[in-house]
Amino acid sequence: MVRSFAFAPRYADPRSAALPLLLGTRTHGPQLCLCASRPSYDALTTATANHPHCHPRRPPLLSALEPSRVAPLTIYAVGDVQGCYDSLQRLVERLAFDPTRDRFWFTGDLVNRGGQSLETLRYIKGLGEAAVAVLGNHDLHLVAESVKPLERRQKNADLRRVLEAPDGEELITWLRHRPLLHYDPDLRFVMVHAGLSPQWNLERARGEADRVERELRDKDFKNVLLRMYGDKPGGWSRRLKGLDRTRATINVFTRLRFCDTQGQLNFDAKGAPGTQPPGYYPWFEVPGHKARDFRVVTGHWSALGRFEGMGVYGTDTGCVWGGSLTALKLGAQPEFISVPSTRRDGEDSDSADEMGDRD
Ligand SMILES: [Mn+2]
Repeated sequence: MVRSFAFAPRYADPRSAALPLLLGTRTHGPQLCLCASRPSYDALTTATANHPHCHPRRPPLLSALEPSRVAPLTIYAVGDVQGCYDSLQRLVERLAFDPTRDRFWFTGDLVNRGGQSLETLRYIKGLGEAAVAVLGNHDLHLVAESVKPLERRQKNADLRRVLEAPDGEELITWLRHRPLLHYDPDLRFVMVHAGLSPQWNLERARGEADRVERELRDKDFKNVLLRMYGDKPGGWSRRLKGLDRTRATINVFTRLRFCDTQGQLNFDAKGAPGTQPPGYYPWFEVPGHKARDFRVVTGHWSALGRFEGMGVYGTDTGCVWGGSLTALKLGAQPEFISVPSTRRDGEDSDSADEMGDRD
């Protein structure tokens, strides 16, 4: 198999002094895979692995040089923004984030309660391929609000600004098409909003995410959105079918903190590890969980805060509650970078909603 682009880790510094030299030796441009829908960097990196038929082996010297030319880029995974646009801009400045050179991953919950959900969505959508965002429970809540009849919508000022904006429908459609799970095979990093079921290996997690993402993009998506709420079934099981399985999968990806050894969620415990009732564990520490030979970056759990352990990195540092906004610089040795929130705790407290306190 031809893996010419997998030569160097993706976190290699593209701004190396050797770059001009390498560019000087290049004889032709990158061969974009005809199978790929978008000629993006991601298409390039996966194309040679997935489509050897349209990527004939090239001379060894040239193949060896190419990774340095296309290697990105610094990737920062950013915790729950929740409509804190000013804090996000503070982080952008602190990182000197440059969308031509860097990439943002967002762990979900882009919106709700921060007061600037509209600006946040416009900015992140506008980043195009420089940003990847997975769906959080608040994002799904906004999408679900958009399909309800007007009289049944909540009086949440922050979300209402999005729903009533001239580009609101476009932003919400974009949000609905975000994935539940993002996986980078070179970094071996998975990003999800909340967590993974202890019964899932990587293949299963990706399969379950894929199935629900397709349902959310299907013509019947409104039915899924209107029926996705609920704490039953309490956990994922391979025996579940239809909407029960969809609901359980969404709950794992977007609401999980603690569960038992059977993968049954505790929806009430929202504190730090150690505060949960007997028989429950932080999802990543459940005894007997499926082996994980990859790392995971998550948000959702502000009481966990900046966390590193068991190959899991927590990045929700409660920006919307007046804490901080945190980025994790991905690489062999990930590094946390935080900026203080521009908000004071308790601001916009009228925007509490059915997602529950600090959910
Ligand atoms: Mn959340």
